[in-house]
Amino acid sequence: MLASIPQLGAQEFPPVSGTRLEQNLFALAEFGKKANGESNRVAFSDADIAGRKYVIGLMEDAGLEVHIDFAGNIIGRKKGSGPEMKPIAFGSHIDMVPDGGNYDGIAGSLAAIEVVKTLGENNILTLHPLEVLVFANEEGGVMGSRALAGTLRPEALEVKNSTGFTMAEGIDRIGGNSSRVQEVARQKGSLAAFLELHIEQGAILEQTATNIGVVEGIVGIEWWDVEVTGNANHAGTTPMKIRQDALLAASRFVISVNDIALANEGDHVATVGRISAEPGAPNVIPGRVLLSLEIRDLSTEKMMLLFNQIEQASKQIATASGTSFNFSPIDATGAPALTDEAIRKIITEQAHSLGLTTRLMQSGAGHDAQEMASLAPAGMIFVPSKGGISHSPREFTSAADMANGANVLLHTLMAIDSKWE
Ligand code: HGY
Ligand code: MN
Ligand code: MN
Repeated sequence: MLASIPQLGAQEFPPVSGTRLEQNLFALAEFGKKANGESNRVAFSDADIAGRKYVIGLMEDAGLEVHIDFAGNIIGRKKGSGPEMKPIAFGSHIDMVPDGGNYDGIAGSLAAIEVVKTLGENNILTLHPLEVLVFANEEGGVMGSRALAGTLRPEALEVKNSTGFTMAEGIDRIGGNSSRVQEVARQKGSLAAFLELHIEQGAILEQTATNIGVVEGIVGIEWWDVEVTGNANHAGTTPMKIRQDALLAASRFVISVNDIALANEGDHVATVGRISAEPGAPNVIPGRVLLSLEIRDLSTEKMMLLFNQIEQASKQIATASGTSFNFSPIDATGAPALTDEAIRKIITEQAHSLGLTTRLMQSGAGHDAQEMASLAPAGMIFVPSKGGISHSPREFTSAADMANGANVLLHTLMAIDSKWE
């Protein structure tokens, strides 16, 4: 506790500019904008590289000293006025899923910069050093934060995203150094705290007319590549009864994934989000199908239980259809994590002091905060998503809601700064 240092009261900090925050978001949306007005800025793409440059400019303008670490994370630092102290880190990501929205990760990254800009404009110095983190390739499996947490294994660097680049190639494209990624791992306890503002990506806040979500836990995510092998053959001359149709088996598999998820109690989810059939001609029975399997839950054991049931079901489908299934785990996802109870309390108190309503909630989406939670006490602030829509160009959060979240971020940061070593 640093009780001897005089602090301003919660309401005395100047508010962030919601207008500037939204303008910056719209300006960033120009990078990767397509003819139809929607943006596509997948990590490692040219648009990602250009958008990152724009964000680096915003960070420098806010008074941050910026560098890119070996994993490609953008790191902006500002010195603290206190004695030797650990940095308070906060931030999010600016990469998108293919044809994603302009708010997922972006609202939180720009809110973090807006907070630093607001503090600077009002000559408010923090005791702790500040570290704004714009994580690289969040959507490809929280890559940048895994590197910081020391959980990004060499195998993961071979995983490709939709740009066709592997993580190793992508890291080198965005200014990192793939051969030295392991060096960015931070020591546990080396940060005072980590905070992330993010859009909810669901509809609970909107439906309950709540301003701020205080995140309790973030789901873990497991991914597999699934290969179904049958027998490619002539679609006109091969009788129905003797076919070994890999796409038909894969279709049964997709249905069984859904059935198994529904048959088990709990909030877990399981999805097949990608499928391709080979050779891919109207007159050839598909001989090979590649598909993705994703399972999410707050418990690793539950995810494995579901996977075992799904694998069991695939064996029955394979026997009945004369096909075979092969599952390859993809090392590109985050583990489940809880946020820090003390930070949850601070976020709640600060939101209430600003006249905002709050609600404790789980996150069904993955976030860099889940990896950062292994290094430091972590907290997440959710702001409402219109219609609960996310991972879609129709994603939207109002400037007022983003400003509310950014003000809570600013006040939470200042409360931690004044109270924590
Ligand atoms: O996929 C996710 O949950 C996240 O948005 N990265
Ligand atoms: Mn996302
Ligand atoms: Mn996100």
